[in-house]
Amino acid sequence: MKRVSLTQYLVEEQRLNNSIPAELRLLIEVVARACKTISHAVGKGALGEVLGTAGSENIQGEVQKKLDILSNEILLEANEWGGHLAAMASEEMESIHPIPNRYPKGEYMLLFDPLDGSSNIDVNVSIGTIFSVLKAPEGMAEPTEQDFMQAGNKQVAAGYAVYGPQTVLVLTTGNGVNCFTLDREMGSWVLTQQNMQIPVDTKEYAINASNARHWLPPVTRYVNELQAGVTGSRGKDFNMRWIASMVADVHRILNRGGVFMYPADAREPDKPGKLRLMYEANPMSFIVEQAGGASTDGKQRMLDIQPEKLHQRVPVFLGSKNEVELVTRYHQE
Ligand code: AHM
Ligand code: MG
Repeated sequence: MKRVSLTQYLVEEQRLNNSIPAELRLLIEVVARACKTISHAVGKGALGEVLGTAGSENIQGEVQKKLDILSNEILLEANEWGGHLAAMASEEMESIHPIPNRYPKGEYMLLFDPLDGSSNIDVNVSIGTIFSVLKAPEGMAEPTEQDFMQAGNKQVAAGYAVYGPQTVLVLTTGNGVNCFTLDREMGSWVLTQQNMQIPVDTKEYAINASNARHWLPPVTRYVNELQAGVTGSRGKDFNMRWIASMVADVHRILNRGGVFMYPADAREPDKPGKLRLMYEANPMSFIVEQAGGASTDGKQRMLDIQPEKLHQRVPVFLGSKNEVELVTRYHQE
């Protein structure tokens, strides 16, 4: 088998479609290299003394794990000096991180969830890194949070890494979705899946059913119909999978279809769901759409939402197109 490296893919993609200028290529390669470092730390587990909590909380009041903080630092350090970025933002940092003055600045802005699926870190279940790339607004002087307030349809690239039985990197630059597998011996990313496509129909769904009593009527209706199986209105049996790592759930859906839901519920009307728009929902929605799937907040296309806050939360319905359209229709009725 002829092996295509991430670098070769990026260079050829630029030649063919003019979609990956040198600075963006550098950005993607630096993020990929950081993910390699994170993968290495994750893989060490207890032997690397990286498990457990760090004794701090992030801006959303969530307990930070040692690996959350370590992964955040790895991504910051890797991306500061290359000259490709103007600023970064992360789930683990309250405000944005402008590139320090000692380094040249570039035209891109990077957002990330350094280690998604924190509840799975200490129990050896797949976790991952999610990232989103925006362009700095024309004429931007000192970056502010406001400069990041761009709808998801403005993303120029998005991707995620899964640290599982294999470490994989899934990437889109707006021209389909490709998957690279980390060759651990060689330390290189090798193209292993091209133009990934999510089947439009599915028999699998993912939702944290322990929250069922708090769901709003459209979600209850939809899930009840799935659970009614072959004798119900849908006329077929559905299977349920919930990993509690969005990266791993989305990766399954990208490979064999499915619908992933993290709805808002009746508990805290001011808190629309759990997942964050800018560095979880938007990059995943870009990838899912590029693979022929759909993604909404129950009411509208995720990528068209105008963000108001860096750490804004949003309900998420994504995956196989026909299912996402159905559950979205139930919200509109
Ligand atoms: P995190 O970024 O703090 O890890 O939280 C996000 C994760 C998602 O990966 C996952 O879909 C969800 O939280 C799981 O939440 P729950 O605790 O309801 O299972
Ligand atoms: Mg997360």
